[in-house]
Amino acid sequence: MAAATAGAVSMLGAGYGSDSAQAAGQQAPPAAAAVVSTVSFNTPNAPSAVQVGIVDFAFSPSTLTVSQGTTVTWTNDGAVLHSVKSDGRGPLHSGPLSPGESYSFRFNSPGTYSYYCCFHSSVMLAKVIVR
Ligand SMILES: [Cu+2]
Repeated sequence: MAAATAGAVSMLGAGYGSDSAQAAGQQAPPAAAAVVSTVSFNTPNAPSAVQVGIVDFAFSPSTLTVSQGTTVTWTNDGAVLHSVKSDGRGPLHSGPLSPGESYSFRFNSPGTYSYYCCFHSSVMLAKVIVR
């Protein structure tokens, strides 16, 4: 990338002709252009916040794949109490969520995070896959 940027700068300088070549070489804009292009290339990163719905007796989606660093928010869209609880010693532990309540967790480490609803553990099973 640095080589391509330098090439573009010398072409720009040549375009101004021999009289102004020295002045063009002293200008700062090539550096600013490099910064802009860096930001542009980094923009398409994965979203940093994702929603999971809790309906009566299911998580939606039941399997969610996100990038490391994503915050996932579960919202109880159902009519009864639900919860978000990791299997084993996993980090998810919402406590009881009344209808309309939410719980958020930021996934900083890659892995598969299986979880369930404490109140309906036989049917409400889901997982988040963090890459
Ligand atoms: Cu439930």
